[in-house]
Amino acid sequence: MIIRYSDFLDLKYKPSRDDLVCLFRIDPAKGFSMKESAARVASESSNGTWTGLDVPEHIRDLSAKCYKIDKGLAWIAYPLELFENFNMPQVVSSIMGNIFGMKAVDALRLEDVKWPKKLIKSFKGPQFGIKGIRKLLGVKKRPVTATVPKPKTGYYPDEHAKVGFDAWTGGIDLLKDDENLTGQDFNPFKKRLATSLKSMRAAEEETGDKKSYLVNVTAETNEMLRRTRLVKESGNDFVMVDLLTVGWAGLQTLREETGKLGLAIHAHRAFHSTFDRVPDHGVSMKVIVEMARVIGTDTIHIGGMGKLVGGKREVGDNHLKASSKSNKPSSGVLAQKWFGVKPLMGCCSGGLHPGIVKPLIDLLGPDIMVQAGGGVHGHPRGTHYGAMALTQALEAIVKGKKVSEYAESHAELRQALDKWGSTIPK
Ligand code: CAP
Ligand code: MG
Repeated sequence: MIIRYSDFLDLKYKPSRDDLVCLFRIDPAKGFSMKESAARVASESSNGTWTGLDVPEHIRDLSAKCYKIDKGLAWIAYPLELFENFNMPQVVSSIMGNIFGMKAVDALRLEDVKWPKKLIKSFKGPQFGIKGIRKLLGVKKRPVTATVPKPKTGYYPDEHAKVGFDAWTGGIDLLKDDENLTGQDFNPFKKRLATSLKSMRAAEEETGDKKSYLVNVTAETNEMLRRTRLVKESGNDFVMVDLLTVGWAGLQTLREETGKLGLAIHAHRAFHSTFDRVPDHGVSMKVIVEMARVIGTDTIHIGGMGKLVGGKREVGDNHLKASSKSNKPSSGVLAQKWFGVKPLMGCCSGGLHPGIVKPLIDLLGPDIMVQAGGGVHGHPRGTHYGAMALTQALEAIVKGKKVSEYAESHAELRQALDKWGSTIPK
């Protein structure tokens, strides 16, 4: 039986519960109809090729089907058997593989994925999730807070640890490494971990509060695991990883290790804009959020409506995919059930300061992490007071008070607002 591109289009097909469904935005190339381009995308991402082939029936049964087209969008269903359990790189090679380079499309965007239960359940999912992180830190209702020393790189370990001490004692819960700080000579991993944790314990002693350190273990896989074990031996409860630069296999391996060690994972998304920034091509961030949830990080950066691109709609969709038990379909969003997989805590970050955090809590609620680097350390009186100012702004918001009014009785917040107002940095 000959299989051709046109066999990958079946507008009468009804996806089964076990199918993985992709929602693609397609801009067909000149000379191609939407149907022709969509059929080619379904073919190339499942089991077709450019020419007709005589194939046995059982191979045909594995073909993806484009079953719906509406304006520029195409819904494509993939039989579950196409995917190997517990192998995210294989999923990526299929639904995010060759298709983005096909000449039959001028642009192609993977907007969303509906993940079937059996595939989801073959992965671990988050170990802690929102509730677990709140419990670990003893933070009940307000957003969790984090800060990243700025400048990004250059501090020696003792300087880094001092910034941490000042931030922790100013009220911040989490010290976070920057995405490009790993184990450079000026700030080696082992030394930074030891000095920062010493500071952390001193800060815990001084404040009586639980603190933690999102220490960046991003490295070659074996080295990443060595560093992760060192984090555990040193008594910390979190690691941070740049999930996209270590890759999906690296992330899965890390999740296995943190599962054994009982460590939480903070996922930084450095690299995402290379493929999600251009609206009509690439892969949307909400798909990455879902993949992180399936594999099992505990937090993930979802955008902060600050210095980096990504408005209300995008941040809201990312948060939905990170944290909801299930979601209904909406424009550009497929329905998803999570079958008990724990929700991820979205981390809002990028140019944040006390004057601009309110819209985030209005949009997403308090179950988020608010992370500010420059917006803490750039305070007129430095890190410690900057940490107090951010803590005060969030206190005001959670209490339902106006940040500017709260500032009348909170000098540190007043000083931050005097410096930055409600300017969104660029
Ligand atoms: C923020 C940050 C974060 C970005 C990541 C930075 O610092 O440390 O890495 O927020 O972006 O390097 O820019 P500032 P996103 O608070 O000083 O801006 O959260 O969008 O993934
Ligand atoms: Mg950073």
